[in-house]
Amino acid sequence: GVNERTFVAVKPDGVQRRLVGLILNRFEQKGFKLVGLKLMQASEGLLKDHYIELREKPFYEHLIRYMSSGPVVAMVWQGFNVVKMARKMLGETNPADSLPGTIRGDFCVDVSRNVVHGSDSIQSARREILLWFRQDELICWDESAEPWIYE
Ligand code: YYY
Ligand code: MG
Repeated sequence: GVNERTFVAVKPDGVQRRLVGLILNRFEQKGFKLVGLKLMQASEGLLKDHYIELREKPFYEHLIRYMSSGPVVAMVWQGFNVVKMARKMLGETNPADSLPGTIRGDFCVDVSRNVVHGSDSIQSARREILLWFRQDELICWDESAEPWIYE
């Protein structure tokens, strides 16, 4: 439903490469509603928790180091089918498999510098939002454009 939310983060490479505005813009233009946004230096503990499902992977330690190498921009987007749509907008995990028109397809080439994160299911979105945001950091606001985005 329209109350569906997902967690998206611009990774340290995306921040360093000045892609934050561009990525925000894609989700805004699509018609999703921004309900949470912050620049933060993520702790190793937070990142290990965030990527807990990948803890056995050979690239796990490397991934945690990359993700803690600089600030990230954490955001929560709300809208119809937003979890699935955000993943489509990101492209595939490996930029080499991502179509032009997707964020990873347009802005990166290396899987371990893939610019952006997006939750992969409604369940992980819920878990990740709880992990990254306090309740009072998420703003419920009425958007004036809503009747022009939804019938
Ligand atoms: O959800 P998504 O980010 O598309 O991919 P995951 O399978 O959850 O992996 C998380 C993260 O790990 C990925 O965005 C880059 C990195 N990674 C990697 O460095 N090397 C791989 N072979 C696979 C993933
Ligand atoms: Mg993932």
